Amino acid sequence: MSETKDTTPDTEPRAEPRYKPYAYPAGGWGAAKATAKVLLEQSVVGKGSRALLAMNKPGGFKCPSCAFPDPDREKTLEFCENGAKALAVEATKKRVTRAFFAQHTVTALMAQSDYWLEEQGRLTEPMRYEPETDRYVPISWDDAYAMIGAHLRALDHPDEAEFYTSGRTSNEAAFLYSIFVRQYGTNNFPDCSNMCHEPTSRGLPHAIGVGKGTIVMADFDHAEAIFIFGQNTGTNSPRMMTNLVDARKRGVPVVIVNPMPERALIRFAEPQDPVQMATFGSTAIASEFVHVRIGGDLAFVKGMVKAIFERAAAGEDVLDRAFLAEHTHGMEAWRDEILALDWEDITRVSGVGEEQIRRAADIYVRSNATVLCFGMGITQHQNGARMIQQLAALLMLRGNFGKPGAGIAPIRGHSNVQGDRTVGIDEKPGAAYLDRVREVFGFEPPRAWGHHVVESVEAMIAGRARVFIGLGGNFIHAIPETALAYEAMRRLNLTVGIATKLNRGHLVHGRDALILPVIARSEIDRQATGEQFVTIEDAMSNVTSSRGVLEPASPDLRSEVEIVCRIARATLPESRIPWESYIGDYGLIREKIAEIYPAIYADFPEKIKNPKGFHLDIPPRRRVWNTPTGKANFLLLPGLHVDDIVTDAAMLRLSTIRSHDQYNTTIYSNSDRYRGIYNDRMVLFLSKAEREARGLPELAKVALETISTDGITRRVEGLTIVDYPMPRGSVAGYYPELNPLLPLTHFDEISGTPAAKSIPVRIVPLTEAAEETATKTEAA
Ligand SMILES: Nc1nc2c(c(=O)[nH]1)N[C@H]1C(S)=C(S)[C@@H](COP(=O)(O)OP(=O)(O)OC[C@H]3O[C@@H](n4cnc5c(=O)[nH]c(N)nc54)[C@H](O)[C@@H]3O)O[C@H]1N2
Ligand SMILES: Nc1nc2c(c(=O)[nH]1)N[C@H]1C(S)=C(S)[C@@H](COP(=O)(O)OP(=O)(O)OC[C@H]3O[C@@H](n4cnc5c(=O)[nH]c(N)nc54)[C@H](O)[C@@H]3O)O[C@H]1N2
Ligand SMILES: [Mo]
Repeated sequence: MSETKDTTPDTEPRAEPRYKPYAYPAGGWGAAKATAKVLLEQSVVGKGSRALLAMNKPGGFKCPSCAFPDPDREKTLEFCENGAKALAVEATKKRVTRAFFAQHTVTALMAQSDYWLEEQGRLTEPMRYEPETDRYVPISWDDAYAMIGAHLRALDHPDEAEFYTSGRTSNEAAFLYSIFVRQYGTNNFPDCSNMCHEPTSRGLPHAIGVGKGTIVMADFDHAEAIFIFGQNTGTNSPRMMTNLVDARKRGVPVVIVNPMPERALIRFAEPQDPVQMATFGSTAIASEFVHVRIGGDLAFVKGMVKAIFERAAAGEDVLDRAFLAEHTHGMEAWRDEILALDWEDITRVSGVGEEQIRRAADIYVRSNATVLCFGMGITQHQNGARMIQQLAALLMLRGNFGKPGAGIAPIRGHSNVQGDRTVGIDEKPGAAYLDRVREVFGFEPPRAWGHHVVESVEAMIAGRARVFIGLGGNFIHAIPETALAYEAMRRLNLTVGIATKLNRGHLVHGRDALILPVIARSEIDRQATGEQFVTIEDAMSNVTSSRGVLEPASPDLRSEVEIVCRIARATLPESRIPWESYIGDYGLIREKIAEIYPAIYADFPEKIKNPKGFHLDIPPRRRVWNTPTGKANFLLLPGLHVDDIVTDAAMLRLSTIRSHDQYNTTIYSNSDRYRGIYNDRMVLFLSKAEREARGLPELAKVALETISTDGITRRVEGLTIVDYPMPRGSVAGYYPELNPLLPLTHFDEISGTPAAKSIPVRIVPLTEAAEETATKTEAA
């Protein structure tokens, strides 16, 4: 390692932590102020504001933040505080140059926080890790591609490489990536959706025949009731707040099911409503706030269902009997299991009183069209996929599929996470699709299923994986089992990060390592036939185009499409696929997408000319069910679950969540204003009662430890307990800081999604933790 002095400045603000409940409605002037602040901090007020005008507008680009669709409403501005943040940090004036890398060893960079790494700005040219100096040094694009090609060709088997995708990647790049990797010879496609809405994609098809949401934006306007389970709308899909405000103004009840009383879901002021802004007005969102225990949703839903069937048995007309008879299968067994449950167990496990459960059921049965939204609070559990089947079943009771104002709405995360899956990022491809790939591209794709995220981490830990390529994202800080994964990553032959910003994944690297910087969503992508646009599919299956408007952050950036094509050529010199021609004209890629997916993407190049895009067919909207029974299925999930695994009287269930000021592993600031947290991310949200039951003082400093039987100690120290209205047995804290607590084996059986919202933990007072560490050190 080099002896040169490291001059890494520690620029992280050292402001004192503060904990103070937020007294205002969410949104409003607080959001307006925060938007202005972030544009200022990134020195992009003029440039950023210009770009904001083009965001989510026909002819402009799609917000890089979330997957919520563009509405039909004609507003001059169509962005939110967090969309503005995502854009500002992308459009930032700050740059990570070769001089930066010359100044800092990787070891020194490892000592910096994720927040600091992100703050350094946009990557500017391809870099290669140089072990002699422990630094990243410049490399030409051609040499970088050649290096990847050489590594991939040298493997004993293509299954020794893992090809990760994060959901910001466009349809065009993801599609080519899926074809390249299959021609190379593997289906190893770990994807960010494996940690996100995979339970939706894998669970829902058994129930309704499609793994996607069934509503479109207009359904919000016709809904007579809206339920939101486990989704923090005001932070993670803020543009949906407009739909909720509108619904509330029409008198539509909104039921929020969440262990945290998220500020925006209680009261919200629309920052783009001039009247509310001028009058400091706001709208109450939750007409019913259901303070469910972490993991108590199943019990709560079963309580609602029990109440509904009890009313039906008493002769009330609460079911859509025609729909049930014509379109569904399996209701009787499902009903009987639920009717046999005890109210006492239901209320104990859910943490919700019988009276409130009956009230929620009443709201549901009075509504002739119900939209049910859900987020990570539902998916990231050990029974995530099967829980979503229960939510679908609840909707089936009143025929809430295939009519205006009704349906199921998984609120997806990354702006193109749904699209990437549609166009081939799938570790378990079906035979029909593979046959089609063979016909269209003329090679024999591998048939054996590949790795999802958890399997890819297992393969790395076991030494079966040797190369990791990340098309976007920050794999190492998104996954479970951080400590073991760090070691495994460092044993790989090669790691490649295709990225806009420096992140931890570039520092926890293989023996060889590359950072390849890309043109971002908001930037102009110039190729041989002129400026290109890409396409994305939002969470409601609308496909729209996205065309950047800003100059790229550096002349040495390349588009994701180009990088994929050049890696493909360097790896497969004999490939007869015309990779080079795709780089020049993305329209040719869309032609191929249309050929591979004729049922949904026929005439893609033509249809995408419509500035508002087009909608991909969702059969349940037509009451067509592509399931083995040809019907919508009621699927059994016996029992109530949350208390199933109590091995420790002191056990709490930990939910790892996002703050208002982060984008997944990207930390914008250490504050979370709606939850009243300032300048600290190492906090635990816990009720006063649970704290006192453990004899801990206010703001106690503690460590958290995972309860497990595999002999691995997983502990995070230096956490401060903040008194917060949390239900019994429930604790929350921030992702990714708490990921070291998440065991690799703790996931949803059906989808493989890590159960990041229900980690069994116990609190260890800091003194005890310190003593144990001391004993261990002595012993060593
Ligand atoms: N600004 C911003 N926007 C984002 C993101 C971001 O990080 N920042 N991330 C994007 C991505 S990839 C995704 S997937 C989405 C994530 O958006 P969300 O789905 O909102 O994800 P989380 O913030 O992890 O937390 C979800 C909510 O679930 C609740 N919850 C926790 N446990 C339970 C439970 O057992 N039951 C119920 N009912 N609720 C529970 C939490 O209190 C929290 O309100 O947002 C996307 N949009
Ligand atoms: N404990 C816990 N773990 C979780 C979760 C949780 O709730 N709790 N949530 C899970 C979820 S829902 C998700 S989706 C994953 C997220 O996992 P990832 O998608 O892997 O993580 P991100 O933080 O979104 O990735 C950020 C990086 O993407 C790169 N990037 C940004 N824009 C672009 C672009 O346009 N192109 C390219 N090529 N790169 C770009 C930047 O370099 C940035 O550093 O994390 C999962 N992990
Ligand atoms: Mo996500």
